[in-house]
Amino acid sequence: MKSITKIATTLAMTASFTVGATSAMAESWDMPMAYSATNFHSEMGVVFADKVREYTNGGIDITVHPGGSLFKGGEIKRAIQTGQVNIGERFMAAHANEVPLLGWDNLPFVATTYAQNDKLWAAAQGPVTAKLEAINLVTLYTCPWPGQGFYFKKEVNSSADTKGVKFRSYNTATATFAEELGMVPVQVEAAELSQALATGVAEAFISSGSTGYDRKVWEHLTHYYKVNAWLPRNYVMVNKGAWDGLDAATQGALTKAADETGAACSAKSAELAGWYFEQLAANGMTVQDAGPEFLKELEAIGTKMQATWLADTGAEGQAILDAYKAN
Ligand code: PCA
Repeated sequence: MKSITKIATTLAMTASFTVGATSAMAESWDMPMAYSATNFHSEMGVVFADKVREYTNGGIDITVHPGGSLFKGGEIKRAIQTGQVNIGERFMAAHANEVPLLGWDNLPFVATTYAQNDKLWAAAQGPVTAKLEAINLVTLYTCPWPGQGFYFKKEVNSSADTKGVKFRSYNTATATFAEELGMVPVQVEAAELSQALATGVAEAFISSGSTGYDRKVWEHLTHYYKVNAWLPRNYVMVNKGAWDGLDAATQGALTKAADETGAACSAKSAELAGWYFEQLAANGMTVQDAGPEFLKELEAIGTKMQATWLADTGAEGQAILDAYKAN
């Protein structure tokens, strides 16, 4: 029954979309986002919606639903693909198991600054967005998280300290990282992270200072290691059928809003990166660089993970890395 209702909803949405597009009536679009309303990605989603309203002269009215309230993080990509919603935001590296190229921003120690991450995206954007189009998703803008580091509830100096630790991962790459360190991974969305830590389902994780701050993880954990292993991105995407049904002027208005918001979001991420560390420390956490022994182990795991990604993506992955290094 549930799936029939969903199909009916999808058909109704498609129908209303087609009518709206041809008669230039205002469209109402719901935009699911996975992270908390006060997170900069979600705030920028609201900025984007405002710009779209302005640049389409009210033609497209986007309502942002943050915090996984409309669809949970893990469901958002599919909801857009199948037209249950026309637009949404998702952490795409979570889907690298399905489309390995999407793991371009999860390669440890390849691009560890915003400038390098931009350069890597410039190399990856063409092939990655083409892959997404092939699965019905048109990418509007992407926005990086700050660098990824490790949260623990004890001091960690090497893998000798991480054996058996229950580790919250956000995709297969982070699960692999955990396993290489002798930890036990469990995949949990950020929206459920506080609960996972409170109940002991997880006792460590990898993420930015941003997610640690949003989820007040100092209530459960004590140490943050600023490894800065990679800067993964969230993507705002539109259902391809919905996109193709828009006239050129509307597509142009959305693209302009997306370009401006993507740039502003990236700048905001860079601006907040250090501030998040200050907040973790102000709330009692020990925020520090990883020690030399731990770092050496992480780098060795990173080299292995890069080799796996290259094996999974073949010439396409290699071309991205070559283009990145050539620039
Ligand atoms: N926060 C998100 C993804 C990357 C990040 O910094 C999370 O932990 O789910």
